[in-house]
Amino acid sequence: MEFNIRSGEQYLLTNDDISQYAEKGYVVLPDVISNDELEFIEQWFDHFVAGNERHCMARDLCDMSQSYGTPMEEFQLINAMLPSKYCPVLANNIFHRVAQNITDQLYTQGKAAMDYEQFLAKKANKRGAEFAMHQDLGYWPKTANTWTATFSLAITPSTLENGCLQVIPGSNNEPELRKHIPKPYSNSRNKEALKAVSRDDSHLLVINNESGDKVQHLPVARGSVTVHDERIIHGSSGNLSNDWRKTYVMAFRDVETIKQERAAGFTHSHNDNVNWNEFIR
Ligand SMILES: O=C(O)CCC(=O)C(=O)O
Repeated sequence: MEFNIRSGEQYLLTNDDISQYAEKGYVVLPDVISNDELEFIEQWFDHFVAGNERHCMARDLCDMSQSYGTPMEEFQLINAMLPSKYCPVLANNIFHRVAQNITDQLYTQGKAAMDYEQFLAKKANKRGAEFAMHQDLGYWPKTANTWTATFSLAITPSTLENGCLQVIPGSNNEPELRKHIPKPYSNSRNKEALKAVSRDDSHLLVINNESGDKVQHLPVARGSVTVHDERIIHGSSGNLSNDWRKTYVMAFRDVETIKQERAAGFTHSHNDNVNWNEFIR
C-alpha cells in the first residue's frame, strides 16, 4: 500500500491518486497543510469574511446562494473572490505552493498555474448555504484546453452536517456538459426573476439531476484537501451544524488557457465586464 508524503513544499501523490483523478474526476488528499500553516491562512480568511476588504471588492464579496445586493448581514454562503489580489501578502502562500506541486504531478501534458482562488464560508445553521449541483466548466468561457484541478482546502473539518463537498464520481467522463441554467433565488425581490432568470440576474448555475446519478459525499479533516476536475458534477448542501464551514478554493489551469481567458476579459472576478449570455451552454 502506498502513502501520501508531505516533505517541505512537496506532497507526493500515489499512483492510485493519479489514476483515480483521471478516471473519476476527483481525489481526496489527507494532511496537506499543517496546523501552523493553517493559522496564517485562517487569520486572513476571517479578515475577508468579516468584510474588512469590502470597500474595494464590490461583487467579489458576495453570497453564492443569494442575489447580488443581498445585505452582508443576511449572507449565508460567503464568497470572497481572489483574496491575494486584494491582500498581496497572501500571494504565493504555502497552500498555493503545495497545490502547485500536486498539480505538476496530476498534469504532465503541459504547464498549469493558479488561475483563481476564493474563500468560501458557510455560516452555522444556514440551510440555504448550499451550492447547487454543477460542472465548473458550465461557468467558464470556452477554451481549447479545459484541463483544471480545483483544490478545496478544509480550514475547518468539512462534514456531512456542515455541507461538505459532494460529487458524482465518473460524471467527468460524460461526453457532453449537462445543461446549466441560472438558478432563481428564493429571496429574490424581483418576482419576474423567479420565473425566468438570465445570467445577469443570477450568478448561480444549476443542472438537473438525472435518475442514475449517485452522489458521494467527501467529508475531510482540517488541513486535508479534495481536488476535482472541470467536468465532474458537484455541489454541497446547507450547513446544519452549529459551526462555520470554512474552505479555501484554488484552481489550476493550463497557462495557455489562462492567457485565453484573460484575452476574453475573464479573470474569475465577479466584477469582470463579461457578456454572460455568450457563455451559457
Ligand atoms: O465546497 C463547496 O461547497 C462547493 C465548491 C464548488 O462548487 C467549487 O469549488 O467548484
